[in-house]
Amino acid sequence: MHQEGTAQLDTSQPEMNQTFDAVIVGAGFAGMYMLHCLRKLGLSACVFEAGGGVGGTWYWNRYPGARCDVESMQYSYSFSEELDQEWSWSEKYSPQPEILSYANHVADRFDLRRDIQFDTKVTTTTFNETTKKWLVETDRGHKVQAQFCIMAVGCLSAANMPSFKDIDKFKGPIYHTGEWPHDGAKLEGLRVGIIGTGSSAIQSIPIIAKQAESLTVFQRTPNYSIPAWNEKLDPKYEESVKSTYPELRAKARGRPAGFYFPFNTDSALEATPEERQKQFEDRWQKGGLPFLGAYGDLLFEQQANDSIAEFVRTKIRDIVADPKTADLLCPDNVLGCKRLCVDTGYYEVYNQEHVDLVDISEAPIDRFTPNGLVAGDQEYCFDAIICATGFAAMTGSFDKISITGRNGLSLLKKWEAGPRAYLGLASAGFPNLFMITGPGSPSVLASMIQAIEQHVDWIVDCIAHMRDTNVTTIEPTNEHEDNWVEHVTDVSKVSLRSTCSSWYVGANIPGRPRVFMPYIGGFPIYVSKCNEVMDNGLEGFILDGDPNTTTVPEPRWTKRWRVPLDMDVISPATIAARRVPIV
Ligand code: N01
Repeated sequence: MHQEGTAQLDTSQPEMNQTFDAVIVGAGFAGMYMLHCLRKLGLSACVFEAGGGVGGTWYWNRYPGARCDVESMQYSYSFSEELDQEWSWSEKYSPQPEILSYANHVADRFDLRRDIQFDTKVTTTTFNETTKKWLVETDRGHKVQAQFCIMAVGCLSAANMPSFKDIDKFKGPIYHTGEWPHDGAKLEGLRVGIIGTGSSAIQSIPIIAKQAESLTVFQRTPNYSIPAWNEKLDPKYEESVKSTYPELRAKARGRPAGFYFPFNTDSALEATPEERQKQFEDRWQKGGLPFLGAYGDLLFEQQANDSIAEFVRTKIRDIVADPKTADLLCPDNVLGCKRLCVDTGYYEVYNQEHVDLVDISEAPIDRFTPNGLVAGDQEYCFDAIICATGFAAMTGSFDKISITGRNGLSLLKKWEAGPRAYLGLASAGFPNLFMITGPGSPSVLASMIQAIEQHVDWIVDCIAHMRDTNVTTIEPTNEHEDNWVEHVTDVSKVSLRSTCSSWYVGANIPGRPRVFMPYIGGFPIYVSKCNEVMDNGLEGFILDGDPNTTTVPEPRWTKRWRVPLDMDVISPATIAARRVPIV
């Protein structure tokens, strides 16, 4: 292992067989922080990034209206108190350009760019059993070797472009929200069609409606959306948060979703209809994801969920003037089953004359034509079409890379029936391949940046520990991996979240296995499990390929996450009573 810090990639000879301690795939928030931490540990690392800049999801998702749905003051790294203090957000929910500026600021402030190869896609990564190193190859001819291969590829990064028949016949431009052109899309005065009504569509539709001459929305399944009530960030609020930032971060870590907001652990079913109405109305007026924290049992008890779902349907009917359109917009599935959307003026947009909603639940899009598309035997004519059709979530970015572990085992093949990873951190048969926010970890059910930081810190401690104890390789046992995968599935069944066709279960893409991919048991419980595994000498991992090496000396914790459970929210009593509000 290199001890002398960074060794930069020699870009003048891209095919040179250089060796690093670690290769990191992706320079989003995960890859950037990983690089920073590995450098501090004295390891050499090289990052490959497909995009032309840092930021990952926030580099690609430049569609109009893109912004975070976790409050800005919490949607940021927490590892540097100086960074926390020096950065200022301008709005309650940051818009994409500002989050991207933040990512760029971090890259500059911590001097990260010199170890990142932009515009470079990793194509294959293969474990060599003799050298115990990964050979990582890119579409630009790099062939580098590394002891560790760290996948920081993002959970929602592989855009899902459905294979619509004759899509290439359409004469106008076709955009995907997740791969929006960097110089923007000119939609002013055009007839625009948009396919999909998930978060990306719901954020962009009100803005595109302002630009387009006409906007037609093709909806397969309606979604619940809660108003953001976004606003300029009050400097006094910012100051008060900054004066106690570490306390806020600590409180956030103790919460099920890794971010802090007021929860009510009472049961919706035990409240009177009047109390429920008041609670829901108060939450609606505050807006955003905390709406789901109105009661503790909303995602466990169908009747409790019915009450909040009906509240939102009533809101939709109040907002949307045309009853037929309002009816189409009213979902009838579990609220929060699919990721709850957060909007600014979404339902209101359907009161505008030039905005139409087309229900394609019964008659799907049949084909594209030179002038538009056909659905339900009707041709709709457009100048531009937008696919807001989401992502091959959680595993899509892994699938794009040919990853081969021990004995020629392909990750794609291994995950054919659904992803298998121990703690969402590593997969049996793939030594020293770590995944940041991989399937089986809280990832998308937690505030992403906190989930990323916790994973990176755990991996860094693990690597430091391996170095201290002269361990060369680490990989999970099949047994522990199987148990964890089973546990992830079992826990998901406790929640109503497992009941609908969402991207959490891969149901948005035909042919994908239906497996609940993220860990739903809550962020602090998951963190405690990761700590326990480390404390027990990396329990469940095989070290140096020897299954009998089950214990290692006392780990040297440098980055251990302390997650005092917020006992008002997650306690044995609230868990037993199924009253843990999850967002
Ligand atoms: O994608 P989605 P998204 N024909 O999968 C429809 C995060 N995010 O990009 O529901 C017709 O949610 C599909 O229909 P259905 C957030 O976690 C966060 O909007 O499968 N329609 C659905 O309506 C979010 O959940 C923010 O029946 C087709 C839509 O396309 C996740 O990213 C903002 C179709 C896809 O919705 C994904 O959101 C944006 C087809 N063949 C995204 N295929 C924040 O606010 C798909 N659809 C932080």
